[in-house]
Amino acid sequence: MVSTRTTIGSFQFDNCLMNAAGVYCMTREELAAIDQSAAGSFVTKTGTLKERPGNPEPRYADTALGSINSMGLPNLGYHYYLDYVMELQDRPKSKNHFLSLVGMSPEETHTILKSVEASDYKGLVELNLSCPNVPGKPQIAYDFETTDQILSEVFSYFTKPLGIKLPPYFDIVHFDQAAAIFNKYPLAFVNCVNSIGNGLVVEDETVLIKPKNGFGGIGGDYIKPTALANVHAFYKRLNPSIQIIGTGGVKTGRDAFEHILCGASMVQIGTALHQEGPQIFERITKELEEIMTEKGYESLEDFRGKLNYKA
Ligand code: HRO
Repeated sequence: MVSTRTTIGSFQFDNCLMNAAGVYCMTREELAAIDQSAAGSFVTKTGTLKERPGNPEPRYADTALGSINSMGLPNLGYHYYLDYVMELQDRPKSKNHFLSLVGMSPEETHTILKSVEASDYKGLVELNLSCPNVPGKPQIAYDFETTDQILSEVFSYFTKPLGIKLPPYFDIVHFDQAAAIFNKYPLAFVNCVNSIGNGLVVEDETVLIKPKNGFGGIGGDYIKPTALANVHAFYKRLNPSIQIIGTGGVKTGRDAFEHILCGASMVQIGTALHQEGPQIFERITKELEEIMTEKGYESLEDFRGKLNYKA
């Protein structure tokens, strides 16, 4: 019998597949649909201190090869999501969940995380250091000094399991520098990758989305090689206690298999979930199990990180 079970820190999941933050996670109804699907977990929409309407529409578009979005961090406020995951955690046989969070400034981030620290929430937190779509706010994790400073302060008071959502990096030196910073902290995981920021998709003579004159985060097929590179680069560089969540370009069991082969312990689905809906988890789980059966792998441990190089 093959199994796609996995763990992040001390948390167990019956399936390694789940949604990526931003897709199917804005409301309790959407989150409940993921919770009741074949997914092993869900992550909430990134919650900020106060509710935000986000950028003007149209702000998300599917394309032949994936998606472009400039949602602008619309969300119902972190308390909405915190209340929901706390409600679920008290139910018998509840799955484990991820609460995605970030402030609009480091001060706000600390206010939110101190509130979560003081709460009865016992699950995982994903701190989003990579939103590309808020005008005037750069992707935090491209600024190594600020990232180091935020993490240093966070871990002075935050004791619950916490990981970070990263933007894609594109240079070996950046993998080295970022990993050296992350290795200083007791992170539970890093999630590679958020959308590739500030792409531009043109149809006929016009951009596809309204905010920022059409510039937006790119997801889907375009980003799989970049996502796999980031997963593997951090798998090779980070302390073994820091696990990797792989996100980017997953729409088949083969894509999920490649993320795990590159080092992922859990695999998130964004663009393809938006296109196909929560029944995608059943399909991709089955496809992943078929690949494992064919290759004689019974568990993810049998092949995780075991990517072969050319001699
Ligand atoms: O809401 C968004 O515009 C958004 C966020 Cl927060 C993010 O982290 N990644 C993304 O592609 N869009």
